[in-house]
Amino acid sequence: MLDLFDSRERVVLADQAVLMRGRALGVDEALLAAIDAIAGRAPFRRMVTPGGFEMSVAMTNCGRVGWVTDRTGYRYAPRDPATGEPWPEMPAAFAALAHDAAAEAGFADFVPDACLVNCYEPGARLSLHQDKDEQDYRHPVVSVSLGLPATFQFGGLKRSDRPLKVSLTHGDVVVWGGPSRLVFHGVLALKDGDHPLAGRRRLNLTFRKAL
Ligand code: MD6
Ligand code: FE
Repeated sequence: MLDLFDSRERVVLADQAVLMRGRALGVDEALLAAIDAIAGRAPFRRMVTPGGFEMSVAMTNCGRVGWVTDRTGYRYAPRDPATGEPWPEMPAAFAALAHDAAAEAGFADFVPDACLVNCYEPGARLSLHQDKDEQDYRHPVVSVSLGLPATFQFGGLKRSDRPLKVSLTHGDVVVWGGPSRLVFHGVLALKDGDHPLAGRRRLNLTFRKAL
């Protein structure tokens, strides 16, 4: 069978960390429509870090659990603290994309239970961090970028390791795990622009198996 994705660019960022350019392009409009539906029930909000700072990135979630932060810490929670309701279900198309991209990157049987939805407006940024609130680091993380481009920083296992910079654009998917699972990474301040499908925003989905 002809596999269009075989011809797309793959950028190896590190051992078992790969950027699949344009991997989500066939479903981009469906993903954006599903994000709108999720945000209609679980609105984007800027959460507060344990240190008391309001994040510049607005977030919501879908799936069995969602990533949240407040003055008491970071955690996965089964309900949206803003509404008291369970997070919206993860759309089947989200889970399928994450599963298939993970498999293509060498991670068989990835079944995410959490999808964090990040919304960046011009100026929003995410400082260098590790994703370490999940129970089992053997599972990879799958990230899908939509809307305006952003500069992603991809560092090493120490905060002081100088990060690579890579532009993530509409439709790009990053899968990482294994020895790269705990690398420090972040997103530089979003430059203003106007994306034909997403407007003045960058949307990012990160899929994890948290439980
Ligand atoms: C973002 N992404 O791209 C934030 N984490 O908006 C992340 O923090 C991230 O893209 C783990 C793996 C992939 C990611
Ligand atoms: Fe992260």
